[in-house]
Amino acid sequence: MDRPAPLPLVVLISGRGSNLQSLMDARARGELPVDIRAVISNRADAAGLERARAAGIETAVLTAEGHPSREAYDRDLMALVDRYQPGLVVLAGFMRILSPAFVAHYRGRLLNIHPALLPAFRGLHTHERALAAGVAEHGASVHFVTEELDGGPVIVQARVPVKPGDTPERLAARVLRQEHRIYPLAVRWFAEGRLRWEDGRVLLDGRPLSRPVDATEAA
Ligand code: NHR
Ligand code: GAR
Repeated sequence: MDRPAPLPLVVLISGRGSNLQSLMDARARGELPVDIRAVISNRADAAGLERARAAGIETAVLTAEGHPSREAYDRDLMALVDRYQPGLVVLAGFMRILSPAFVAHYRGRLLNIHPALLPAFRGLHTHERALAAGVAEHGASVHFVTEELDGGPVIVQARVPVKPGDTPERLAARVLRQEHRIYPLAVRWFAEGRLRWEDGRVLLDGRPLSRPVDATEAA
């Protein structure tokens, strides 16, 4: 049978790139109908760039240096991303806040993975903050990106227990394993045309999501 053309993807990173790796691995297993056109980093030393090169994927670096403002940087980033004509742009550990103009340009085709159970713990240092708050559960969320930082509609989450003696590092590692499950899942839904965000609603298989999909792994 004919398959639809793979969805062109651009992945934005700032660091290690383990979520990028999880997408490349799912692609290599034939589980993700995407064509990763480029991996773009705002940092020249991001380890994820090497992962992309090793997989034969085009890379680009755009540092903030020489840009007078966030808006100026984002204009250049938009021009760079658009060269690859992506149907979906994926933030995978991308550590720069994006301006409203950037977000508007990719509205409905811009995803982020955030290491917390949104709406809890938006922003940075989520694992430290979850431990300090004494929550029993933590986790990861995939969401459509809006102007509001980590405030866009959540698609899918996975929960993990907080365990006695947890450090931010141990908790982060437990959450990261779940990130590597749910990001390929959400990207797959989008690539298969099953997931959309329109008229302010997230639709999965044509039905509005009243709450995020809970993809928590059985204990
Ligand atoms: N941009 C918009 N408009 N909306 C979102 O939801 C975004 C976004 C850009 C990135 C990822 C996010 C996360 O999942 C993300 C979501 C960076 C910061 C941050 O404070 C916060 C959240 C996220 C990414 N960045 C600092 C800044 O001034 C820089 C921090 C640093 O370089 O270490 O850009 O958590
Ligand atoms: C991941 O835990 C991701 O959720 C988080 O950074 C890590 C990146 O790891 N993202 C943010 O905190 C965004 N502000 P990776 O580079 O190995 O994918």
